[in-house]
Amino acid sequence: MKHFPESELIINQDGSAFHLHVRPEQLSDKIILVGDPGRVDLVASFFDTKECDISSREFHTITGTYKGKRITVVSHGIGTDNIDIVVNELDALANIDFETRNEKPEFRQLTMVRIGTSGGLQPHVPIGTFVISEKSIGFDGVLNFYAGRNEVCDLEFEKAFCDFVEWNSLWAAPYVIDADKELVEQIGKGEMVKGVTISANGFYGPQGRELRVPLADKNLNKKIEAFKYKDGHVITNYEMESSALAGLSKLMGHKAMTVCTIIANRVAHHANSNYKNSIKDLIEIVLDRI
Ligand code: R1P
Repeated sequence: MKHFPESELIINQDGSAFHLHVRPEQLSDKIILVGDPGRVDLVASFFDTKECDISSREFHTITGTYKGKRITVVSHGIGTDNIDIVVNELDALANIDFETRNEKPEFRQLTMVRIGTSGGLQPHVPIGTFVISEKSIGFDGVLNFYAGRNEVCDLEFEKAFCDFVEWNSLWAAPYVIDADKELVEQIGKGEMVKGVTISANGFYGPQGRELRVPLADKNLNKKIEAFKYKDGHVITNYEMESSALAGLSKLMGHKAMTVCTIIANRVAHHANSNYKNSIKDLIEIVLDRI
């Protein structure tokens, strides 16, 4: 049985996980993840009941019920470095006994759906489209630090992508990972597009936005938009978290996926900063289907 010393799993004095400040009994098996701590209140505004409301740094957590289903909503902030913290602490809350610091004998599976915002890269995903990240390409490198990365990633896709876009060897090796297929079927009906999402490790340069500092490769986005994998997959959108969420969840045995509303079209150079209604609609759809 695996045992975790204090330095590896830091537990606060009140028995909660180090960053999230959530205690094991406060976590539901069904989890909604959002980037913005303020969006947690928006999700919880649909709840019938609330049992806890905890804020710590960018991590805001509310557990409650929606139409009788117990759901936890957590904000993760921006970036896959935060996803590493959130997914590891959620998994620890579910699968490590915080009294004995031992792995629990019975595995408890979590279902996690990230609801986010994203920039579209193809004409068939205009502003307002809901895009599920059926596959994610991680520019962030987080998964490369975990054993088993090669067993869960699509190595052939990675090679085809790197060759096509002339990947710079100074950048972290990209990893290609699928969302949980069953969960994608459960959530992704009708109005949603299934796509390939790049999780970038930055908002500006790593997504090809050039402000005052020139980019290492000005043509990268053009190559990304033109890339077509052998089975017809094209890259649909940019965001910053889906890769590590899908990858870590797969390595741990949890079910996870990301769905985003498109708020900018990078090809047409349009953006819509007034996306509140579209994210609200998406939240209600996911709450009904999770
Ligand atoms: C960048 O502005 C942030 O917005 C997107 C990106 O993934 C990144 O987190 O998602 P969220 O709206 O969910 O935060």
